[in-house]
Amino acid sequence: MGVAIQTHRGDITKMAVDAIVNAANSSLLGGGGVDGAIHRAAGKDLVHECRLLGGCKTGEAKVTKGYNLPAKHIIHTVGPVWRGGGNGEPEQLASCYRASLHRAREAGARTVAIPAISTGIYGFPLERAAPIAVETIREVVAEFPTAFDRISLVCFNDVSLQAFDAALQED
Ligand code: AR6
Repeated sequence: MGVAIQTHRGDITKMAVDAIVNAANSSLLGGGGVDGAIHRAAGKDLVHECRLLGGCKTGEAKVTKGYNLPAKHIIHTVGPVWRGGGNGEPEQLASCYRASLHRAREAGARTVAIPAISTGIYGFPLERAAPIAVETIREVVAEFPTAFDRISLVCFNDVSLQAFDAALQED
């Protein structure tokens, strides 16, 4: 029993899970990084559904179908742009993980894959982002202990993997 919280090194667009999380921007209409990869792999129908959502605020999350992805749902969240850390960025990042898991739970997703939100183009330092991610995921799991089977933190490179593995080893 219990929820497995684990790291996974790889490409989130390949993951056959109930829901993947996208590190989007407030337009929800696509971009670079993991967002670009998800839109390319899901296909053009994704942007049509995204247009109907009217964008998304930083720290919030909205759900679409997965289209051509192996994942059933995509949870689009908007991480904070790093501006030195004193402008609410840690709280906003925590809010992304929390809101994404709440939307996933509402969609009935029991297996969820999440990338290292904000740590690419948005510049959030990895060693600060990883503990926030892990702590927030643990809080949601404690709040909803039967909602999920597995939550995977998907790392695209070794540096991210090391940071998230280190964070998972903390109590
Ligand atoms: N699978 C898993 N992780 C990935 C993949 C992938 N296919 N591709 C990149 N990453 P970023 P952000 C990792 O820049 O910092 C977009 O233009 C990447 O190595 O994708 O939240 C949006 O539209 C990094 O660790 O997202 C926004 O404008 C992590 O995903 C902006 O970028 C996040 O990097 C969002 O920036």
